[in-house]
Amino acid sequence: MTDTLCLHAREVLLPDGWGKQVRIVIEDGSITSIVPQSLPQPGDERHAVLLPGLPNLHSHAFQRGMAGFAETRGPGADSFWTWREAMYRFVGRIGPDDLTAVAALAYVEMLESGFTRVGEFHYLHHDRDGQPFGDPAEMSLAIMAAAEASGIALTHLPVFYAHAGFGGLAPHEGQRRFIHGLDDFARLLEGVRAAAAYLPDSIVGIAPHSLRAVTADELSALSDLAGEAPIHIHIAEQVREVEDCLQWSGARPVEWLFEHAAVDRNWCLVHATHMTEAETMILATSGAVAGLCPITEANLGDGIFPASSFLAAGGRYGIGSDSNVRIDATEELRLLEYGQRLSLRQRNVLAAGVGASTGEALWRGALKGGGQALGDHEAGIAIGRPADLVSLDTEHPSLWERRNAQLIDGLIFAAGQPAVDCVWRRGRKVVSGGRHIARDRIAQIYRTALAKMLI
Ligand code: NGQ
Ligand code: ZN
Repeated sequence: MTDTLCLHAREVLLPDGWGKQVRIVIEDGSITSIVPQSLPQPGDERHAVLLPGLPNLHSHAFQRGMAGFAETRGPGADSFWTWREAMYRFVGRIGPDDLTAVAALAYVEMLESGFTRVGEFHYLHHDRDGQPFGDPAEMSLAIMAAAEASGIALTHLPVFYAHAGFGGLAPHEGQRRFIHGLDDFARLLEGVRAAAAYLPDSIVGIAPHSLRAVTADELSALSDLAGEAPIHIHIAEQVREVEDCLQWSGARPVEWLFEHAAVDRNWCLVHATHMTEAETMILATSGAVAGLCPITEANLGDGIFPASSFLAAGGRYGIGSDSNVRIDATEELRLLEYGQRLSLRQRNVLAAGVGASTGEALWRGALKGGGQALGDHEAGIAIGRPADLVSLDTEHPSLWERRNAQLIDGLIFAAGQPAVDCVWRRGRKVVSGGRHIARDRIAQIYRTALAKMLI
């Protein structure tokens, strides 16, 4: 028997514009009909505004468990690198069930903020002592269990990590849970691909961790393994990383990558913060996506992405919650724009042109680029697509008297997450009145796991 749901909304953000008085039919989780200018029919569930759910293209879910624990000043100048030491200490505490507990809460919060798919850049593979689990995919299965419990769509990105620095340096102790050779990585990937077949709408990609963690030969073997699947890499996030790369190779990270890999639309370059004008142009014209994580980049003191020239050259971007120190889609988008405003001393930098709304450009940009990066190329409200939807609470004062794009501007720049009302994933309403339906249970499990991990 077909499971049918009919929604009716006053305004809907469709791929080619704003639909008015739209009736959407959803059968077994997929959209089968979209008819604008329709009257609601008896039994339709009525909403004021519907937006497509956003992709969150970069997450390390486990880091949600240490949110706020690395904000105390240390003896020297604190930096990305001192934060990383704190993060490595936390890594030592996490077992498979803990990972499911932490990731499930993170995914619940993502859904509550309007993210309906997550790209999990997953490198916590082995047991605490660095030995592989009996099933090498154990920790990936823990992530899949969290995706299933929350309902979020998963693009799983198993990470290849082999070295501690440029030039194939041996990994250090703190990295022992991450490490693979190419053969055991291929086995992991096989296990992950087999398991993902049982998780609806899941996609499996590959992630060479960074140019610090892979050699040129490994990188080319990994591109072969990826085939047409998404391939993600951290790059040029910190100035020191750029300096080390220059010293090692004579080239900057993005420059080096383009010389050594066929970077195309299957690629996502995460951060890409520190680029010259020439690197910005080559990335923008490659068709690859820049994976921007504004909250984490601010938290870690990374720098500001050159968005203005990147967009002018036709570059594609998406957003990611990365360290999950805060999980809030509207805040990521707001901070993306505000970083540009602060550095350029201008306004409406990311808007698509004269008379165009910044908020709508941000939502559409993150939808298109994030979908592409996560291997979900047609993300949006369209026939044949899973019904991954967000409704807004137009009773929120920041949305009163707003129409069309003004609603998204009101959401991103004024109301923020409190104006997110319901979220559907594959036609199932997983968030209602701003709360995930399993929040209490998942939060309780998280609380117990966290207390145990911190002992
Ligand atoms: C990560 N996070 O893999 O979690 C990294 C830190 C590294 C960010 N880059 C570790 N934000 O890059 O070595
Ligand atoms: Zn990352």
